[in-house]
Amino acid sequence: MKKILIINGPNLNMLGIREPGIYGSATLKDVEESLKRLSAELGVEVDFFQSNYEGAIIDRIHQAFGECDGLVINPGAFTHYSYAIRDAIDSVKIPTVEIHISNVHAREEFRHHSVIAPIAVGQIMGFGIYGYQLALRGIVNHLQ
Ligand code: CA2
Repeated sequence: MKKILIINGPNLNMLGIREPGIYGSATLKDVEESLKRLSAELGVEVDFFQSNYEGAIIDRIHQAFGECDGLVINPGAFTHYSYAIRDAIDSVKIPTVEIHISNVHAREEFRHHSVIAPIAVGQIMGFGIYGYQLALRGIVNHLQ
C-alpha cells in the first residue's frame, strides 16, 4: 500500500482557532480526520506531521526517505523562503504536492513566490481546507 506523508508547517496548528476569515473554522484535527477517511477510499496509508520548526520539518522529510511514496506539504510561511525545506524535499526525491488553504496570489506580494514550487509535482491553493483532499487525490493519481 502506498504511504503518503502530510506535513503542515508553522502556525497551521492554529487552524480553526484564529483567523477563521482567511483559513476557515475547521481545526487541523478535522483536516487530518477527513484525510484519513479519504485515504481509506483511495486505498493508501497516510501519516501526519505538524511543526513550527524548520529543522523538525527537515528531519521528518529525511525520515520519510525509503518510508513514504508521496508527500503533501503546506509549508506555511516557509513556502516563501526556506531553501532548506526545498533542498530536503529535493534530496529525498519523494514526489510532492504543495498545498495552500488561501489563494496566496490574492494576498501580500511576499506570498506570491514559492521556493518549493519548482521541485513540486504541482500546487493547489485557494480552495480552503478542501485543497488537502485535492492534494491527496493529486499525489495518489500521480503515483499510479
Ligand atoms: O494559505 C496557506 O495555506 C498558507 O500556507 C498559510 C500560511 C501563510 O504564511 C502562507 O503564505 C499561506 C500561514 C499559516 C497560518 O495559519 C493560521 C491558521 C489559523 C490562524 C492563524 C494562522
